[in-house]
Amino acid sequence: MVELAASDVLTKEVLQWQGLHLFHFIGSSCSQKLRIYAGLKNIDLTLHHINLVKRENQTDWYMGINPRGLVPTLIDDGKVIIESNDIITYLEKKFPAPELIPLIVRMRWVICCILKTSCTLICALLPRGFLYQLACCSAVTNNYSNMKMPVPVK
Ligand SMILES: N[C@@H](CCC(=O)N[C@@H](CS)C(=O)NCC(=O)O)C(=O)O
Repeated sequence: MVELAASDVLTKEVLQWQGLHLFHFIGSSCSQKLRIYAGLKNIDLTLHHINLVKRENQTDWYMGINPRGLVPTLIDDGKVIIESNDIITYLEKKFPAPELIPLIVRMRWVICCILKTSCTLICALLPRGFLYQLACCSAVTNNYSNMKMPVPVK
């Protein structure tokens, strides 16, 4: 869940906002997904249009809310949540009925996030030579005698 720490929100006024606010762009598919979801759930959102064509997402004011400069962004009583799937997961927890995202799917998203993070970490931390050795070792221990060794990437 990408929820910004209050100290990372540089546009401080939004920390005082009450209720649910959605920054969106009319032609953005991630925003459309959220507007459809909120409509189906009957969730009352105050919409704030950020015109991507006019680069309103690149202003200091908006970057102070979403440092990635992307829409959508949700504000819930001063909490800032970015990433459309995280916003949906957050809203599904807050408004469980009618259930639109079954628990099993939400769990799958969480697992995907963990895997994505750990994969990025593994790629960043392990030198490629080590990965090559790992591949060789597993070939030996598994006795894949005719397995072709991968060529190490320099
Ligand atoms: N992973 C993000 C993607 C958000 C995203 O890429 N939003 C696009 C609109 S669909 C955007 O804000 N683009 C502005 C830009 O790239 O300058 C999410 O799901 O919220």
